[in-house]
Amino acid sequence: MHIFYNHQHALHQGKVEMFRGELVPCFEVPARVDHVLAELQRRRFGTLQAPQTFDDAVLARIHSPRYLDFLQHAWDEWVALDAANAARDALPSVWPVRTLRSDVLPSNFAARLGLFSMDAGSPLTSGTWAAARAGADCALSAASHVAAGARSAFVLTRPPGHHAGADFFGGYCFLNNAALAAQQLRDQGAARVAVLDLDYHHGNGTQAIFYERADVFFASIHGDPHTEYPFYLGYADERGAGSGLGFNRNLPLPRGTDFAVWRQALAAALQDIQAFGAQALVVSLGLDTFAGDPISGFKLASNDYLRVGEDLARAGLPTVLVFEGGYAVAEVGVNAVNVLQGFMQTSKP
Ligand code: SP5
Ligand code: ZN
Repeated sequence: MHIFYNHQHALHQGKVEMFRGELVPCFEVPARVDHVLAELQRRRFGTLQAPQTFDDAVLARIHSPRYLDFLQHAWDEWVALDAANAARDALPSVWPVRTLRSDVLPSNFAARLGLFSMDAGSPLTSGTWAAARAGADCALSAASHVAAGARSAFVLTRPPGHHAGADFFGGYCFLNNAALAAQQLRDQGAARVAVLDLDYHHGNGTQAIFYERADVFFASIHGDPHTEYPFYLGYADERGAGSGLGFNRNLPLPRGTDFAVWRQALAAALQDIQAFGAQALVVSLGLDTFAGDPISGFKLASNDYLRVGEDLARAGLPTVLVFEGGYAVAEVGVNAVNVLQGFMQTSKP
């Protein structure tokens, strides 16, 4: 399996996120990807592949031009406010909720930071754009590789992507790598593409991006948003809208769900993807379903991830796996590579 590794991931290194009125150390840290890379090397699994570089116009297939422009220049604007800002992350503190306007683009930086975000848990840092941009190249490269006939590819990158919408960041995500991969598969000839989101948190960004489209099916298994982030999307009654009606499937599960129950939801999601007639699959591979995850509530064990990989491979589709969440740092490498190993062992003849 080709591994599209983002060599620049550590340029994004947030210091703190807002939690219960305090700034606490970030959960989404560079060591997460370092552990996956180390485990790949330890097992001699896969082949590291340098990404191609894609034009910004390819990003604009998913993200709005004004959001891309904002993200690209945000750090310089933050430091221009106050030279001392160079030593701190930018976190939003005001948002255009209901009754406030989001059509006007304020010149005030804090106002634009809020306009283009959904939470105060996703610090924007000096290297955020460079890291996210390089990650998008990895996702697009992996999709091109699979579109050209490869059975599978893995995108090893951070920051993650699935909470990022067409024009906002949040949930530690800035550019939606899975959505970019799905669109690239479409643009390179797959008529119907499915995105299967296995992260503990609902992939609100990916869902929203494809919600009114019939050519990209979105399915997600995640913690019930009544109690779990991102709270405001991911309910079972969200089935798509307009021509996308019927092409969205949410499978929320309660905190404490174990692998047996989770695996039944995986079977249901894969059945929908088969019925849809997907020609390619993008998996948002979050490993925060692990029992030891510090911010999540499912009960998967490390060995269960081998079974996850096997189940994914049995769908028989050209597959791009994209690294998303997973915050049990010491175990995330074993868990991620277990999925890949299960996938490879089952997809071989
Ligand atoms: C990609 C991804 O997995 N994003 C998750 C974003 C979750 N953000 C909210 C985190 C809330 C942290 N709660 C801390 C609990 C400490 N006991
Ligand atoms: Zn997550």
